[in-house]
Amino acid sequence: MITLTINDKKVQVEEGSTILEAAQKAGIYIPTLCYLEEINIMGACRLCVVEVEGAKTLQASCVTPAAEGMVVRTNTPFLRKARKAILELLLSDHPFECLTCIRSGNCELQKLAEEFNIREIPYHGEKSDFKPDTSTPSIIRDTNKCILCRRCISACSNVQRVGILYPNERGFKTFIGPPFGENLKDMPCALCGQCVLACPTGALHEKEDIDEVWKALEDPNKHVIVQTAPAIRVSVGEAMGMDPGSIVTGKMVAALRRLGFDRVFDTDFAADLTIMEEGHEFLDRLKNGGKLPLMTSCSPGWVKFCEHHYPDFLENISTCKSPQQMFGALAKTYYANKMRIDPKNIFVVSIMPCTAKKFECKRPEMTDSGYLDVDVSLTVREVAKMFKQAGINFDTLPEEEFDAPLGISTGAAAIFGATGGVMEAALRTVYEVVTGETLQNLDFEDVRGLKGVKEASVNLPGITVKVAVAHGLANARDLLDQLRSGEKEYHFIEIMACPGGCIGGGGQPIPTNTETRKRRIEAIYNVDKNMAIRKSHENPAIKKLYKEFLIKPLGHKSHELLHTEYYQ
Ligand code: HC1
Ligand code: SF4
Repeated sequence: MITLTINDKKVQVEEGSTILEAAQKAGIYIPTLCYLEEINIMGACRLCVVEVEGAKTLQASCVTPAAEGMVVRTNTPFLRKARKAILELLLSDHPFECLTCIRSGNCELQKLAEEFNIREIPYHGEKSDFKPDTSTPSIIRDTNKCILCRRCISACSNVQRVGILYPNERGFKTFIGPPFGENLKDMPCALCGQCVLACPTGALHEKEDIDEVWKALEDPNKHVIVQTAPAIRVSVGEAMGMDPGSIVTGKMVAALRRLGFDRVFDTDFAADLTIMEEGHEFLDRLKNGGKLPLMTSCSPGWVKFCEHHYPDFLENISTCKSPQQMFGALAKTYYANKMRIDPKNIFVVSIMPCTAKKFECKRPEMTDSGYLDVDVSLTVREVAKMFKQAGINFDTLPEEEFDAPLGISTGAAAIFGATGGVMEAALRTVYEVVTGETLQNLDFEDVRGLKGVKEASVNLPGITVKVAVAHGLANARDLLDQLRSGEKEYHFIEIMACPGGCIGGGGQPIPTNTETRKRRIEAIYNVDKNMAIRKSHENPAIKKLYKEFLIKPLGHKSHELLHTEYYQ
């Protein structure tokens, strides 16, 4: 441990800590902007500068190591002036669109401008004039709002190891984006949205589809139904001002009903169905010498990443569509028939923790119902805005139930939202289907938690099944490289594009960080624990669906509606 003095206060920290960490530990606030804990630590913006006794210049506290006996001041007239000047310079090349900006109210630059009492900009000159990149259905890049903090670069290059975003040009002309200013659409981008979560301003954000949903809700000829992803019941509350990890399933259902949806259904229903299809696909490949390891297919960011970067593994990916898409295909066939509604009048909205889901639902092959299976996918941030627009007081809402039958689900489906959850759900079903025995312990602890790559093995009659789980594309890369080199061998692999799985998705509330991820994961396992049924194959609505419509897993109808293929 070392001891330093910050603002006349003695602070003890572990060796290797920075001045910023020491200050944070002592409860002393230092403003930051380019700094993003665990992700971007480079001292680029200089807003966190402090005075260190004996040093000739101001020191960026986020990158300067704390040292024994160091005497630091974080709050002097000179520092306040320096920080204000930095903000004024940043704002001198920033569009004044705060009122109409998607991040208004949740923008770090706006918050700092307010804190530093900036009422006018003393510097006037040339302003950047870039055309926004609206080329993908998921993410918009508005370079004019970029403050060159490089947080998105670190998220994309280090956290995800995809490497789409770079600094281009020099000096005033510098901009962050794909090389040569190409559009995201033409890049091997996963559309995971981790760069969006990292962005402190409105320079990177989801493509908003709220108005399209309002329009459908206002159309008397449309039967508008909504499905909610497993991970959002533990994060929508956060977007509505509650603590991270608040479980708000019942309130979320009530709020969606207040928005005017004709039916409030659950993607979890389709997650149970995915387990039935994917579990049987796994057993089929195992028995009949099919391509192994089988890899999960529900994360569209992971699928897109694989198509671009590891096409040699495409045959390994399960042919199962994601639960979002299985739900859509069934809504416009099975449900439409049951309700005697013309599928052309059914409008399916999904609420997802994800930006890649917007891309997934627009993929041309996702039309097996004869229509766009899912019409619009909204992020958690978007649906929270709809709740606010509708004047919904989330706190005082009663807890309501999902509608049947597409709203009935199990604990196995709930845990899809956390890394390892799809694998655990699959193992619960595969074990019981193969052995015919009741699984004594449903909790597969080895595949839980935030370790980058997790491994487990399960004994089935005649074979020990080896499984692995990776979350975040950097970890996926490590795992795939080990498979390629023959260093590792598995039978079944779960990969999710985002760190932590969907609870850390690019469409989740901002901030999403290690702490919020942990709280959401804990909540999701509590949801599972409290469910009456915790195995997908025991879901009565799924049993009925097979009896009435699909007949059997991997049957003709399933192939027609629930399975797909991938492209290089
Ligand atoms: Fe996910 Fe999935 S778990 S991909 O992370 O398989 O987005 O939550 O909805 O489709 O069910 C996301 C979450 C989600 C799908 C399911
Ligand atoms: Fe990189 Fe993901 Fe952003 Fe694409 S969406 S630029 S892959 S972080």
